[in-house]
Amino acid sequence: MSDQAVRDYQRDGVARLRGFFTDERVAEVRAEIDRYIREDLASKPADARTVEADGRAIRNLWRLEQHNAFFKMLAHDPGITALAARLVGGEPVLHGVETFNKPARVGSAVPYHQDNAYFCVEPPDMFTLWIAIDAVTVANGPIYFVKGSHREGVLPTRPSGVPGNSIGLAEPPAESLAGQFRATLEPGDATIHHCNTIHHSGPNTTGQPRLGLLFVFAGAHTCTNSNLKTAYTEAVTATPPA
Ligand SMILES: O=C(O)CCC(=O)C(=O)O
Repeated sequence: MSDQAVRDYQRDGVARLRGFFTDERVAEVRAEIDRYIREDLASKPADARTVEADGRAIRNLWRLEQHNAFFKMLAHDPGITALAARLVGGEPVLHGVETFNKPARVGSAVPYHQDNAYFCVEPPDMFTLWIAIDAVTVANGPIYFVKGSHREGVLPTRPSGVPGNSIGLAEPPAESLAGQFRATLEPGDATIHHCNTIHHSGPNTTGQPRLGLLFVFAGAHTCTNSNLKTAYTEAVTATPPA
């Protein structure tokens, strides 16, 4: 990762990394996700996935580091751990490997939120590496990030009622969509975002799926904030992921 990307991340709470995965790696990841869904997912606990409103299409795969040896290994790829070590201000610890599939036509929106309302850590030394497996276009539900919002702390939340994204911001941010960082990406490109950076994405009404693979890391020195955890537990109990 370039020093410029680290500076962008520190200033904006988000940065884009072009060509993070090779075409070969993208193809390998896609094949393994397809195989896992087809052959393994039915035998995993219900909270290993969230489905879309049609009851069939996969919205998210969760805890792949627990359920899948390929993704557990991939999280320890030196290119990924070296990046994590630069961003968490200490020893990086893997928190999770997951997907946001945003399938064609039925892919649902992700409400405005800060990841730390889910992760509940202090200090907020935690981030997500989001790798595009499909192209992310203006039309198929790109993520929009509010630049600089990672410096605002965790803002008031409310339960969202959205399976897979149970807690959102109490109020949408003042920043217009046009002023936000729109993460359009080619397959293999990635973004990194801080756990306090406000972001959201719209539905996918196109015929092109928008699959992203996510790795989440925290600094080993982070602790749980019990107030945040209480709010999150209430929200996820009201709207479980599955
Ligand atoms: O992929 C998306 O649309 C949203 C992802 C997200 O909320 C996250 O990475 O924290």
